[in-house]
Amino acid sequence: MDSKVDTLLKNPNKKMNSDELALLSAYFRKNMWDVLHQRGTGHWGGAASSAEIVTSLYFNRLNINPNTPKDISRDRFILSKGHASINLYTVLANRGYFPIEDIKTFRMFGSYLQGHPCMTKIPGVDMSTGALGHGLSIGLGMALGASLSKENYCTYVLTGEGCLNEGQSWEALMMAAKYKVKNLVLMIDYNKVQLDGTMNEIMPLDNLKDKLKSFGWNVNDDSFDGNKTSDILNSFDWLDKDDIWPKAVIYDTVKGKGVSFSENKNTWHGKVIDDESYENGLIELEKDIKEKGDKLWA
Ligand SMILES: Cc1ncc(C[n+]2csc(CCOP(=O)(O)OP(=O)(O)O)c2C)c(N)n1
Repeated sequence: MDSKVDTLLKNPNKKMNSDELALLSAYFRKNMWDVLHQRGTGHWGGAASSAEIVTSLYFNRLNINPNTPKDISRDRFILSKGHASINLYTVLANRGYFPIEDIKTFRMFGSYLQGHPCMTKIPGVDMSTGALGHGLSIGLGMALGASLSKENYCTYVLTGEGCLNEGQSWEALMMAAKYKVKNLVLMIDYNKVQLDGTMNEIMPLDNLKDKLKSFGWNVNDDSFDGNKTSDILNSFDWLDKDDIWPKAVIYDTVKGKGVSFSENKNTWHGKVIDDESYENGLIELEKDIKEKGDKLWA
């Protein structure tokens, strides 16, 4: 392991700053690339686009303790775009929920780390996902449960555009607004590329911010780059600014971020990483880790 990353991960409970989160995200992204190549399966594009968001949640924001993953008062996180499981597994393992070596078994027959996250088998996974569009409804239920049981935990739901193509998401959006549900945050990994084509080819979500606002949600007016940890921390400050609920954050991201030839390409949504692509991508990912490390320890 890179010694700088090693130093950071010796104290995973520390609330990491922007440069530390940037280095960790770069390191995790490279680990995802390694595993998906070794296993010859998995979803690179959407995992790479959300690397900074998930890392920043687990290493800066969520009120969680990997030693007590079922604690009733913990914050909840739902990866509604469950196909990006390798991102969640990499972050959870490095946060201390389960052994890092287990990630090598990703999608092997019998492994608990299957292609889509399973809440009954994986410590730290709050909800099983994979069928697009369920996450927000479930998060809404969790958030309502918090107020009924007088708990203060916050529920975060991460979707892509695919989840928002499902009618169920819009039912949950209506209901959450109707009851002004507190402590419910919808985070949108808005990379505008899907599986078979671009978002505009599959199902345009034009004026997404206005759509969400018209449904009664408190939505960020400033734009946030979801691949920039300083912007993600700014978005967390925005979440803390007022008490108007429910809240949605739209993050502009790049599908396949970090490997230039995979960026913004739907063909890299779930493509097997061949050996030549792997070697070429590795050069870029390792360069990024070095640059982020140098910046942190400059
Ligand atoms: C209900 C349902 N329909 C179809 C799929 C197959 N599927 C998996 S990912 C995906 C595209 C998702 O696009 P997006 O949300 O933009 O993914 P991201 O770029 O964030 O990874 C599709 C159609 C599914 N998992 N669930």
